[in-house]
Amino acid sequence: MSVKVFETQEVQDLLKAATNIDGSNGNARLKQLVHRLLGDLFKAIDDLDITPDEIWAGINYLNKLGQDGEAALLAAGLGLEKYLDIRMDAADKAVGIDGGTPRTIEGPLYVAGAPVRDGVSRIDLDADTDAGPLVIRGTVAGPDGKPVAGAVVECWHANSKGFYSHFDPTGAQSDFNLRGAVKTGADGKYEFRTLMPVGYGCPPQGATQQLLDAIARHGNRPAHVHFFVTSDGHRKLTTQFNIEGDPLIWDDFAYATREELIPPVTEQAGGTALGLKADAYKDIEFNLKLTPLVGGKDNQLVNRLRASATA
Ligand code: MBD
Ligand code: FE
Repeated sequence: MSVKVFETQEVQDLLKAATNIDGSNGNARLKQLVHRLLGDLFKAIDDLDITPDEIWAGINYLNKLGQDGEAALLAAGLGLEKYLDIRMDAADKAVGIDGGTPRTIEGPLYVAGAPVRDGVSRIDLDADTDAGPLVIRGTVAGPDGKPVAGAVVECWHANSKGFYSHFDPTGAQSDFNLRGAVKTGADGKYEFRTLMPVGYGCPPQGATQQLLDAIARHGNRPAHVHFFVTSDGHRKLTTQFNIEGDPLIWDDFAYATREELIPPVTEQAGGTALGLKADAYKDIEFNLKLTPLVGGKDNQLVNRLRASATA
């Protein structure tokens, strides 16, 4: 059966009625978006001869996705979040902004509200016998390369099981374990004393993994650390680095890896004096360069629903 009904008056009228596109009330932008996206879906049903069974499987999938709370996880896994980065990179290029630390996706696991410390923060609140000590440090610089004082560097990462506090299915971690915020002084420096993370894997029974299984993709990320950097007079930076040597570095299910975001990991001694759990520790220098405001404002600030807690 390959009927074509999309272009008929009946269907075009249905689309208009269903979205109230010609009505004078309601959110005009939302009407525009729903009309376009619903129309694209209708057209795809025609073009690909999508069956009722397939449509209902898709509807049921969306219900499971919502029940699992995984819509933002699926957005990362399907490259939608990466696509938004590609567009923001292109928009920056168009207005001549370059030279800052490259952005990469935020992901769905940030929690607002970590205590802000001056210069350095110890963020491994819970013991983790399988993780060795790690120091992450660097300098926040402005577009001119000079250190930025008063910037807030936030970081968050997984434990040795690949789980993030607040979202840990085992319930093992306390609030804000492996999450921190540091305010820079005049030297622009920040430092986190923490533990080495391991890569994340999607919940095996969740809707995201279910779809990935069906299209023969994995749902894993290489070990990584997320950052937000905020500073008056600069645009907010959302980025991550990957842990060098992770076998999945170029096979990230969320497509966040970038050449410039794989800093070297060095072996250091002297951890005991820093209060680390062992004298031998790993050290990663990750310098952060901010970009200027555009027309006096942050033109790429992203609003999205984020978890928050009080420390
Ligand atoms: C993560 O830790 C992550 O960073 C992303 C993008 C998706 C799922 C888990
Ligand atoms: Fe992550």
